[in-house]
Amino acid sequence: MLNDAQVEFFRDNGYLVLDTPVLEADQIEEMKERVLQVTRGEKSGADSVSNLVGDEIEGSDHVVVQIVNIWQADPLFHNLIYQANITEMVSQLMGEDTVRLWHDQIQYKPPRVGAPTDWHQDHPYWPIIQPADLVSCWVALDNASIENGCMNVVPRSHNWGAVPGGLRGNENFQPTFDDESFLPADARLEVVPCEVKSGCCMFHHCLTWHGTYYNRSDIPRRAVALHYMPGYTRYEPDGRGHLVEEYVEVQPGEVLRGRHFPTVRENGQALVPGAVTQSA
Ligand SMILES: O=C(O)CCC(=O)C(=O)O
Repeated sequence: MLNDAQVEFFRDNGYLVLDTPVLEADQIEEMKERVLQVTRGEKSGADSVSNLVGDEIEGSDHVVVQIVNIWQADPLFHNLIYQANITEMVSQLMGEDTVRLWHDQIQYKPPRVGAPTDWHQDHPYWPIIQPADLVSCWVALDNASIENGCMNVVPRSHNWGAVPGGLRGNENFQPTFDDESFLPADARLEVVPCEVKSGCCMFHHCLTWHGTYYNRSDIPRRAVALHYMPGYTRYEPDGRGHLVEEYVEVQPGEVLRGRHFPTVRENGQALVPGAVTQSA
C-alpha cells in the first residue's frame, strides 16, 4: 500500500519509483527464465501476441524484444497481473476501485545490443480506449540502471495533454520538442532516470513522456510493463487500430471488459485468476 505522500508525488509528477520489492526472489528468477523461453518461442499457455522490434536477435546489434500479453502465454505472468500488492497501488494511484488490464508487455534489452525506445507518451499509441487515465506498473526483473537502459521520464509532462509531434531524443538521448508551441508556458524539459532494482517497480501515467536508452552493458535488462485501465475505460475506436483490438468483444462506446481484458480489482477487492466478477 502506498502512503499519501507517494500518491501525491505521482499525481504531481506522473511517475513514482518504488524501492521496496513487489516480487519474491524465486518469482524473479523464474520469470527471468520464462522471458527467455517465451522469446525462443517456447510457451505453456494459449495465445500470445508477440512482436520483435529491431532486427532478428541472432547477429543483430540493435534489439528490443517486446512481447505483448505474456499473461496469456504463461501462468506465472497470468498470476502477476492479479498480484494484490500491485493492483492495490495502481488502484490508489488511479483513485478508482475497479481496475482492468489493458495489456502487458515484456520489455527485454539483451546485453550489449539492446536498442533504445525513443521518447513517447503511451496513450497516443492506444487510440481505441478513452479516457487517458491509465496507469502502468513497470516491474524490473534485472536491476535496471542507467548503464543497461532504465526508464527515463519527464516529470509533470502528464499534464501537457497528448502533444502532437512531440519529443525526439538527440544522440545523447536528451529530448527536444518538434514544436514547443504545443507546450504549456510553464513546461520544463527535465529528464529523470529511474533506476529500479530487480523485483521493484515504477509507475507511470499514460501521458507521461518517457523513453529508454541503449543497453551496451553486459547485463540483460528484462522488465514487464503492466498497463492497467480504470474500470470506467471505454472502447472508442477511431480507425487507427491497435494490436489487441481483435480481442475486443464489446461495442464502441461501451466499457472495455471481457476475457482478454481481465478485471483484477472490483469495488476495492483484489480478484484472483478465473474469478467470476460482477462486471466481467
Ligand atoms: O521498457 C522499456 O524499454 C520501455 C517501456 C515503455 O515504454 C512502457 O512501459 O511504456
